[in-house]
Amino acid sequence: MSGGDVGNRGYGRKTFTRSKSHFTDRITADGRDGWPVEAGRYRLVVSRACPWASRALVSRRLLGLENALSLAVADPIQDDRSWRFTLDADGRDPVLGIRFLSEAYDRRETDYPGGVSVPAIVDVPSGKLVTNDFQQITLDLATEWTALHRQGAPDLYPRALRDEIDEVMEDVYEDVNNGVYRAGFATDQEEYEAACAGVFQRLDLLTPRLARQRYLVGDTITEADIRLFTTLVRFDAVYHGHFKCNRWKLTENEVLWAYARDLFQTPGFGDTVDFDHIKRHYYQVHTGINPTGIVPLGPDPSGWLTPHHRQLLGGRPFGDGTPPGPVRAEEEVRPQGRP
Ligand SMILES: N[C@@H](CCC(=O)N[C@@H](CS)C(=O)NCC(=O)O)C(=O)O
Repeated sequence: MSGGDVGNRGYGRKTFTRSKSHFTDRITADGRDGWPVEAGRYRLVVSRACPWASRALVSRRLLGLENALSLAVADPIQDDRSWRFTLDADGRDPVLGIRFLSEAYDRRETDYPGGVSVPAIVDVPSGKLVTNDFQQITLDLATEWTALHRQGAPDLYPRALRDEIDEVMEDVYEDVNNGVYRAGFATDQEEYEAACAGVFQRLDLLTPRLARQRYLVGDTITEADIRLFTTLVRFDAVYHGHFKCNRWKLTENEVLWAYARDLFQTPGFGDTVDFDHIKRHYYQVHTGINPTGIVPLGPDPSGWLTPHHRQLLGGRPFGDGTPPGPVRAEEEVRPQGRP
């Protein structure tokens, strides 16, 4: 692997700062930014390693958008030109015809000085990047793409619960989703300790809530659960060791471990997860914190498939809707990435 510290943008500074997404156009039902929702027009580019991109993978599955929004999966290991399509034949994305995601960024804006990040949505006809705004993409899939949702798709961002969902997500983002990164990329002791303590304080606060109720807000799966899940599913595999968030393991918190397993075993969640991509990306790409690039053998992921008994709390995973159907054959996670 070359370009060891790509993907570390912003990580070498004294205080870890996550840059704002630069391309924030929205794909909407009314097309007000010039990008109307349209079946077959756009391609979602992800890395299965990336928690921010994985939100979009889960949403797309739950909402049944696979036929409307096609999927490109990048190699989990970036090189010095960032995300690349080396998992595809000839190292080219078969739909966009490009070798690097940066080519879609360049088509949108020449000499763009920022990093190339996933998730990204690319306009297939023009080959231009539309958005890399990871905070907005899933909200728009839930609320703007409704005409293309499958029958029985859940409402992941119900209007009546938005204030509560937003409040929970803000805390989860600050302390947990991004907190693990602030701990992992801290360059002094104080900064690390504050971030790491914040991660566990927030998880400790969420624990009694999730002991009482099956999901974070209301009695169905919402956007808030998707965002917490994508961090929890990486917790023991990479955040506990590589990012030093090691006050306890997820498997040692009975409530959160059962909550995460429940979601993992819900169609649309676990079937998007590739532990092999996750581990290789974090341990091999962040050479600043793991200079040898050695990927640990553990932990044993088989526990993800054990019974969780969360049905006893009630809750209706999909509300009045239904679970999504099976994964498309070409999108199945390879056996080495599964528990
Ligand atoms: N778009 C955001 C968040 C998405 C994000 O950080 N994705 C990571 C992968 S987990 C990425 O693509 N990093 C490469 C980079 O930022 O250069 C950002 O620019 O920081």
